[in-house]
Amino acid sequence: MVKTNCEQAALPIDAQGTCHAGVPAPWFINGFGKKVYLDNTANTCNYSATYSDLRVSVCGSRYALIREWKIKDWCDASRVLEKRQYIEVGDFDAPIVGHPELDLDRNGIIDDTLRYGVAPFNCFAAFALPSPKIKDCSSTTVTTEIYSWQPETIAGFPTGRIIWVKLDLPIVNGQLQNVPLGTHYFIFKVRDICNQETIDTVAFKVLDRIAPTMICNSDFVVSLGGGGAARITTADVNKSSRDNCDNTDLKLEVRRLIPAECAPDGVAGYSPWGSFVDLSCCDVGKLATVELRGSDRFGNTNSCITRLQVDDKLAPICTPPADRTIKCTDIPAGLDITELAVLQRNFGLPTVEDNCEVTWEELEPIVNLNNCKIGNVTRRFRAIDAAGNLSAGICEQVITVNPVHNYEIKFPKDVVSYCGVPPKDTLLLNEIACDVLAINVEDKQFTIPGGGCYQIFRTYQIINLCEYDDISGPIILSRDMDCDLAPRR
Ligand SMILES: [Ca+2]
Ligand SMILES: [Ca+2]
Ligand SMILES: [Ca+2]
Ligand SMILES: [Ca+2]
Repeated sequence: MVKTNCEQAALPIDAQGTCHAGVPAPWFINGFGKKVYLDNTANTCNYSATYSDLRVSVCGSRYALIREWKIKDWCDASRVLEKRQYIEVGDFDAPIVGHPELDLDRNGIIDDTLRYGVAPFNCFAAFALPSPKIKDCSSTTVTTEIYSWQPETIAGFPTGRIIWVKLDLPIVNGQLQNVPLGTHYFIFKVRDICNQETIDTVAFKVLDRIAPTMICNSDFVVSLGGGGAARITTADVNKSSRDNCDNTDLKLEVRRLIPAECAPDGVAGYSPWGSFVDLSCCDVGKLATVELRGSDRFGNTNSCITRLQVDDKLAPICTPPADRTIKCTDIPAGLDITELAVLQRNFGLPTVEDNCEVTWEELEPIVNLNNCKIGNVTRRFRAIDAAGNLSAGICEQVITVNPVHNYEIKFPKDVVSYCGVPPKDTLLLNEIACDVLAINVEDKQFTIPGGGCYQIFRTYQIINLCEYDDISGPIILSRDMDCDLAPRR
């Protein structure tokens, strides 16, 4: 029985058109202990041999030869020896199978590990089934199965063990569908026509190479709170960012562009990535650029940018100086207490507070002083923050000026004059405090008939305009103020 494999070099063909040299002929050991082949070419020592073949197909390129040998012994003409030799030629080996030779990443090098990316809008890969590299002298068929190591569950509960699970995936138009993320294995079963099989296992990976889709809230307004700050979180900026694989695994971070005027070192730049960014009074009235970055668990990143209008809507608070009460005599002569500079110098300044920068201003006062400079002056203030917000309500200081009356009047004594007209203006007034004295002088002249003498009764009426109230009676000064029963002379 001789077997020769079709994987070997082609057999030489003999004169009978069948394989020859590779198939050893029958032999015997002669008297000298030498091996003698009984083929036609040998033709030695009075022996000659010939054969005829019966060819029987087995499978594929495999066939059998039943070789009938006839050996003639020339020393004994009647002696012809017939022997049968069985020769099998063909496919005795299972296919030789190598890993698929692919360059999926297109770098010009056959991939060590096959890597497939998932589709943009779901988390499954779809790709053409790869073919293993096959060497066989017969035709072969390939069966491909996909397996994975997966946690074992019983009735939905994990057992803690990892088991080998066949993935039942659809194939549409030669494309394997719905391949999940992870490491899986192609199991190629390559069978030749003689039912000889080789199994090859090739690992492959399904990866997410699709960056998340980032969707920011469109430009929105942020109003700073107390303390002049606002914290903007990723949730504030994120509208509906998502990933093709797992939104719960999407890591969100924000950073902001800090303009030079708001940067501690005066150089514009980005804040570090984090879960929030802070805005300050420096941003009021401007657009703050905030960037939202999303990273899926495979490290694919994408970002979107929004601009925040930063406002300060908190009004400042104004606290006026305390009300004051003064006497009219406290005001030096010539000082105008309706002038702002005078008021601020003498009656204090307001205090103002705000979440951001704030200043104050004093409005023209409401002056309610009479001619005697008595009454009140209402000072009015308001606080203004950097955003232009005005303090609410009244921020007023009332300065009350109380009257003080103090004056001297010296009435002229009686006078006798010889000839001529006595002077009228001997009345002396001294306004020491806050008084305005108005004088009326009325003369009543009494003449003696035929005589050269006459008498004048002179009455002085004096109104202190700072006390006069239209109702009270006058204070009548007696001509005998010193009570000596005689008018003063
Ligand atoms: Ca084979
Ligand atoms: Ca490659
Ligand atoms: Ca992704
Ligand atoms: Ca404010």
